[in-house]
Parts: sequence; C-alpha cells; structure tokens
Amino acid sequence: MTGKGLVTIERHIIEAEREFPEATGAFSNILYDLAFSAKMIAREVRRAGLADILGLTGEVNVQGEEVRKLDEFANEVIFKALDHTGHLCGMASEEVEDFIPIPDRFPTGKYCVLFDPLDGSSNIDANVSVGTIFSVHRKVSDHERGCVDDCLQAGTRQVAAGYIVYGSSTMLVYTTGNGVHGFTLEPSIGEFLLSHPNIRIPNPGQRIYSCNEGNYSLWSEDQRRLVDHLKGPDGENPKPFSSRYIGSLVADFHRNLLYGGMFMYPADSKCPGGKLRLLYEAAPLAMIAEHAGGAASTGEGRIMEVIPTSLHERTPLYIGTKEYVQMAERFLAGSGVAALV
Ligand code: P6P
Repeated sequence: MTGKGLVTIERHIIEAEREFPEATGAFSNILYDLAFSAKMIAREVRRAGLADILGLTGEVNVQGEEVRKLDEFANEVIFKALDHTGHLCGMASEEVEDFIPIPDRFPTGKYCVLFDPLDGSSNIDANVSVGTIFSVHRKVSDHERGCVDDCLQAGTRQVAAGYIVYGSSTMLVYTTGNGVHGFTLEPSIGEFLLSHPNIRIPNPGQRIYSCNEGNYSLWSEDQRRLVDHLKGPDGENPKPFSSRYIGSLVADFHRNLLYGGMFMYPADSKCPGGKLRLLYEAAPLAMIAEHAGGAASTGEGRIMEVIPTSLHERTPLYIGTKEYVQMAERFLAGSGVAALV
C-alpha cells in the first residue's frame, strides 16, 4: 500500500539498496526478515496480558500448543526467520549462551546477526514497553560456515543496527549508516510505514537524565557528583534536569532519541563492568545514536570502539545527546564540576 507519502519499510529498503549497484539483496532480505519477526513478536506482546484469559497459561494452551515465555518465543521467531535464508554465517542471542551456527541443512552467507530478542521482558506483566535490539556484521572469519569470531567485532564494523519498541505503537528504528529512520506498524494492514525519516537527536534537546538512582550508594564518587550536578541547582547548573526512567532500555533510549537527554547505566560496586550487554544492546544503540547526531560512551570512550572478547560481555553505558555524554565523560575523568551545556 503506497498511497501518496506512504512508504513501507520494504520500499525504503529497496530504494536504499539501489544506491549500491553491487548490492546482492542479501542485506535487504535480512532487514525484511527482521521486520517480519517484529510483526510476529508484536502480535504476541500485545496478547501477553490475555495469557490467563486465553488459556495461554505458559504451559499448554487451548490449541494444545506449547506456550513458552515471550522472550523465548521472540528468540525462536527471529532464529526461524533467518536460519534458512542462506544470508547468514551465524547468530548470537541474549537468550543463548553460545554462538548459534546455521543448521547444516541450510546454506550460509556473508552476514551475522546478533540480537536481544525481547529486552525488558520482566516489565511485560506491568504493560511496560519492551523491545528487540539487533546488530548486523559482515562475516570476517576464515571458518567455512561461520564462527563466534564473526560476532566478536567492534561496533564500528556494524553494517546495520536497529530496534523495535513495543509500546503505545510498535516502531522499528534502524540505520545502515545512511541516516536513522523510524517506521510505525499499521496493524490493520500489517505494514511498517515510514513515520520518522532521518531522525536526529534534538540539540540541545530536552534536559532529561535517565538512570536507576536506587543504585546511588553503589556508584563511584564521580558518578554521584555527576547526577548531583544534573539535579542541581548549583552554581554551574542553574536549571535542573528532569529525571525519567522506565527501566526498559529500548523505551528509555527511544525517548532520548526523539526528545534528547542522556540514559546512563553506570558501572557500580555490584556490576563493576556495567549491567548492559555490549554486542546486542549497547553497540547497536550506539550506532543509531551516533548516526542521529548523538553519542554513546562507556564513560571513558566510544562504545563503538570497544573490541569485544566474549558474546555476553557487559559495559557501562552513557548514551544520548552528545553534549551531555561528553559532560558525563568529563565528570567521570574526575575533572571536577564541568561546565554544563
Ligand atoms: P535495573 C531490563 O531488565 C534491562 O536489561 C534493561 O532493559 C534496562 O535498561 C535495565 O535492565 C534496567 O535495570 O537494574 O534499573 O532494573
């Protein structure tokens, strides 16, 4: 359905592909398949609240189907949408401990996809927005069919990154390095329609900081000084920031992407390496943030430049409006009260 001004994600991907004459379509097909997965997951997320009423007790439902937890369901949907296509050399998932090879019965390809199938799923029972995050890399190993080394690449080597936020509406946001584009699912036709072309994080944008202040006592002295400074008012910060924290990474990030602000999940004494995952949470969101004019940092340097050593390694994360992230880095470098933008 492409009435005047209506651009489906499929059309958007095809038109973007035409800019690369050598493109084989494999990359575009991966994006289609992820969009298809998002529709399947969105349908189940929307029904989650009805589980008891519909007899979806998490065991065997009225159709005699085995019903698993939503994040396991989401994991299965993405794996099954991608495993047979011949475009991938493997996958990695937050739900699966090890590298996921392509089943021997299927051909392999030149990309690998890493994903968090349903981040924040513990919030579903409270009807809080949750999300899927994905990252796409090119195969780099000499392994015939693909191996974990194809996943262990820095964020700067991603060829695409994106997320789906299952909120008041279902939105898919992605970048291939040529702008950040948002698509809203029109459920009556089952299509993602271009609703937010060329998203840019507003600069300076809203003065919002987003973190779990319940961890304040676990933070470093510099981290505490940073948040105290944001809360102001003090000599350097006459206008306090507003605090917003949903506790669901994709939802918190999506708000910052559209309104401005900074999301922080610092390292603390409980999680000295941070809580959030580098490969399929921080790095893909960092690619989106940077291509929308923002920044993403470990607190010391670019998330995108971190060289991963394991699939599920964690990282501290500061992401959103560039000026705010740079200010956080100054505080965390112990450089005293940094002039607020
Ligand atoms: P906390 C959800 O469990 C999650 O992985 C992210 O989506 C979210 O940003 C973070 O953890 C919230 O963690 O410790 O504040 O509950």
